[in-house]
Amino acid sequence: MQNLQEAHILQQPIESFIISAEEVAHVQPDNSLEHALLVLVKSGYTAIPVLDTTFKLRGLISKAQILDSIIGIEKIEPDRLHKTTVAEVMSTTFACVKKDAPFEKALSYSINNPFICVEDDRGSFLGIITRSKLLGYLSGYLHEQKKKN
Ligand code: 4BW
Repeated sequence: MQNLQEAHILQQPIESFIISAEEVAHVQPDNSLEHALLVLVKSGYTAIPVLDTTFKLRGLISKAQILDSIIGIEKIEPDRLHKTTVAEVMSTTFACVKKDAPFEKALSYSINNPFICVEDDRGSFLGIITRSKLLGYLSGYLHEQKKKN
């Protein structure tokens, strides 16, 4: 099998793997948790990006974070869903790359992150790259290499 470094697959730009911003379910920092939970449940995703009104990435919000935030001492407190904003609960550490980052970098981030956010040089959100797209491509590539040898 050809050496992965020689084939330059690891240096390939990730641009072609981006799911564009228009197709990515997202919420805004000042949305209520109730709104975020509706978007998460209706979209079917576990976690989604939080973007401000200028399309800058501010964080990620997940179903687990929302559920955790409404659990009181001994009971679930659903009132908190409309009293709390996304900004109060979201995580502000996330994996993010520029669109010209190499495949290798995205693949390495995807070990611990189901999706990676992509920004342009001015920090505007361009979309996401999912772990499944990266692994699907890598699997296809390795299969082709195996057939050639
Ligand atoms: O609605 C779905 N449609 C499809 N085609 N597949 C789905 C859907 N929901 C889940 N899946 C599958 C995907 O294989 O389950 C995996 C885990 O989903 P997640 O994490 O836990 O919600 C999905 O794997 P993936 O495509 O590699 O996506 C990884 C993560 O990226 C998802 C979700 O957090 C995020 N994501 C993917 N597409 C998104 C998105 N977030 C917002 N908008 C999108 N369009």
